[in-house]
Amino acid sequence: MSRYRIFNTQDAIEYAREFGRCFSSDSRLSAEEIGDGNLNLVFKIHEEGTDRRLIVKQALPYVRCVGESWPLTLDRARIEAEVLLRHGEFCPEHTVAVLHHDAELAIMVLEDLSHCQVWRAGLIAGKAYPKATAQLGEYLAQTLYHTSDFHQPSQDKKADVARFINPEMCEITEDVFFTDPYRDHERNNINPDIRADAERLWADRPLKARVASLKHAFLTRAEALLHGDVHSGSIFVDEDTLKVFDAEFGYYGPMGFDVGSAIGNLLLNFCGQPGLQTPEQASAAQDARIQDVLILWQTFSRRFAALAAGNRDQALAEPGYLDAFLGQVWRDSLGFAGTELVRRTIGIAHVADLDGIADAAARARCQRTALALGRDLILSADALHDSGALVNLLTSYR
Ligand code: SR1
Ligand code: MG
Ligand code: MG
Ligand code: MG
Repeated sequence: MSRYRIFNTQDAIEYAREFGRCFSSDSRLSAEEIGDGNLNLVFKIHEEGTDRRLIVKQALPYVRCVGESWPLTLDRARIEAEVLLRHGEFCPEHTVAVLHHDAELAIMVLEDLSHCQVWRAGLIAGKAYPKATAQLGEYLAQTLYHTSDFHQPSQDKKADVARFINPEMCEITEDVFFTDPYRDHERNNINPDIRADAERLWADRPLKARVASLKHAFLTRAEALLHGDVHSGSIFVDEDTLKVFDAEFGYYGPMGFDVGSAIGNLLLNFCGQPGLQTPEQASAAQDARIQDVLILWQTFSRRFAALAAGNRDQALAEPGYLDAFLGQVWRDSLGFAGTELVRRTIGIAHVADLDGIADAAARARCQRTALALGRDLILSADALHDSGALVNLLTSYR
């Protein structure tokens, strides 16, 4: 019989005391459930009178934001812990530390990062984190390179693909990213003010054919061990720190999915700016987001290329191939970024960069921008040959 049971705050305290190994035996611990995501329970455990804190995260057997009518595998907790541990081998400075995990209880003990802020909240509040996008580019280069065929021996890589197969979580992405937003589906969440815009997307055959090809890449291209959900709500930052967490959607997929999800979330913030801040502040923030996207891509691509060039034994060391491959990742990333914009605007899982806009007319305008930019990125990804072409496109949406 499984030991799985849903934890309450007292269970989380006892678990953290046993497995966190940082609290003294006679300490007074308090716990607060702080999970605000779509899927899990998250407890913050604090030793009173000290700054010692830990996180206890437990997967629920259903989608939290929907309820028990949408059951969900608990194996995602094992996969999440193993992805974070693997990414932590290659990029410990930008991956949250897993201190303990238990697959049967679907639980993890994680380092606490409450001295940091969730990046999305910071971006919405107009805060600047000058190092963050280069740090995220470094995380993506290290994790994607080291788990790819540019680095791993072919048999090891294949064993890893099998170990990280994550069919139920991938199916959620297949549905909520690539399918539901392009048809009238009950899971969608559509602001009635932009329903006509959504209906135009549902009738847009060239767009839907491009989205099918991105979905096909997501279904079939096992290029590297992805995080699988790199959005600004899955990242903690402060002036010097960037740490990625929440990797339960991890699997071997196309690298552009992770890079594009990150770009897409920077662009969701770009689209929301006119509704979030004064015109002057919004204009400066939109410039900053364009620069963020460029720095993210430059750091990722240069670091990835340097890592691959430094490995003479790799199986793909044919002159010219690395550049061709990175060109493919660029095009994929722009397409996936476009799908992230669309699904976060009319699909099931929205973002505060748009939905947090208080004024209804401004919110609808910003949502329309996100849909139009998303569509443009999906359709023109192959024609945007370099970052200059992307800047021109983004500037036309300011
Ligand atoms: C059912 S909710 C789906 C979304 O929530 C997660 O945060 C992921 O982004 C996923 O796509
Ligand atoms: Mg399905
Ligand atoms: Mg998440
Ligand atoms: Mg999550």
